[in-house]
Amino acid sequence: MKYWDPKIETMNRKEMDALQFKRLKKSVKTVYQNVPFYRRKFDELGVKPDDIRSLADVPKLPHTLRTDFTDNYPFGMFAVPMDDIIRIHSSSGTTGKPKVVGYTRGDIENWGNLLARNFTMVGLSHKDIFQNSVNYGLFTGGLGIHNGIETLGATAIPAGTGNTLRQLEMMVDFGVTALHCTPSYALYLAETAVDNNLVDKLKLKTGCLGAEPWSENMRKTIEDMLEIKAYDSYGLSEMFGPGIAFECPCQDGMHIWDDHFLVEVLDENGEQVSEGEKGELVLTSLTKEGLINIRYRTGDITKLLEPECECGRCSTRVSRMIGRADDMIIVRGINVFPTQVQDVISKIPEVTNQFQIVLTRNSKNLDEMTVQVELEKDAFTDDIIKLERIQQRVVSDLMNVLSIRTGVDLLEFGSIERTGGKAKRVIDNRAPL
Ligand code: ADP
Ligand code: K
Ligand code: ZN
Repeated sequence: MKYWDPKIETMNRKEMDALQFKRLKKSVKTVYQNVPFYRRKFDELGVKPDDIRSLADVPKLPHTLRTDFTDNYPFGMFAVPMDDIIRIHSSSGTTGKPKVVGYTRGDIENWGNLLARNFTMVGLSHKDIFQNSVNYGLFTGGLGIHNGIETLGATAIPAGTGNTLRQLEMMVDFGVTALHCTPSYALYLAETAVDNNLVDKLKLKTGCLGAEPWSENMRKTIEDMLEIKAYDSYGLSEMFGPGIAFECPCQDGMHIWDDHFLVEVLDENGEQVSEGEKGELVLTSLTKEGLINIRYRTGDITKLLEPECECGRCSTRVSRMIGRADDMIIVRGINVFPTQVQDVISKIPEVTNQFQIVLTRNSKNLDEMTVQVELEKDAFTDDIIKLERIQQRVVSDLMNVLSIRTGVDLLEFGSIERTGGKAKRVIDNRAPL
């Protein structure tokens, strides 16, 4: 089977525009009625839902920002009563509180179908045995992809993360044919497989890799080492999670399905870029119920590509993600904002507000993050036990907020350079993937 949803995947532009407009109207009406945050934003701009008379009126609508989630924490962005929310996920916010997203039963179904459509696009079917080697928990990549695999009808293996030899053993013993994980973990799995002479024993043919930026070189390396095809999978929790943009067999840009999302790629002045140009990906959800996003600024920089694809599908297409418009960094697939670190250390009296994040890649090609902080002048002591206690507190407070283990270096007061301008908070020594 080539298509999961043939009618939608090959729909002509005129019909698709009409469908998009119908769904946009409904989403706009719903947020105006049900979400005080949106009503306020619309009112500030003097826009009413009825002012949206065609897709050309989209620029009249307000943007949604990542900080809006923090400001309306936890459930203030939801568009339905909690009775209708059947699942919660969360991802890093810009400061201490995470960004919380909620799903109705319809959302979970739509998300599953969206993923099944993408999986079918790269040639997977109910015959595949599909290992999901990402964190199962509040992150969307675990249960989200899992739901997609089950919707497709393939066999889901919820492997989670860690214990790489055991992961490979499962892949061999269960005859795993498809894998979802981050590209950096795929590389580590590949190296471990090669070192242990396991590549010939693997039945793996397809990798769906995402949650962090990667390059064409990285793809070649992973494909050659594992003897598979590897596809870029892009997503963000605000729009369901993984599966929002996905490569097809042409491996030349990602499809974003227009029946679910209204796509804009905007330049610095907020104007839509022309084909081939770079800009920030801005998404409006068209089918979501629990959490509806109007013109959400993803912060991800991409290129707008021509919609005609050799695979025969019609959809908006974008290039792989080229970078970020803000200072967000991605560590082992997990988003980290320097402001989160700032927030944590500002609550610890023994350290100053100065800090630096140092990123490196370890011998397993996995990201390591170290946060350098300074002792306050009056906290200085040569009592090692006291110093260790302070360090432990920084480690565990960071762990609570970032959900990743970081190294912490306690430095003497004044060690971190004070600059006149914007402080350099991140030193990224990782070789590009
Ligand atoms: P997820 O768990 O799916 O990564 P998050 O909401 O935690 O969802 O993170 C979303 C962010 O991760 C995106 O805004 C983007 O910056 C990054 N990201 C996700 N997939 C990719 C990808 N394939 N390429 C580059 N960046 C990606
Ligand atoms: K991510
Ligand atoms: Zn295609």
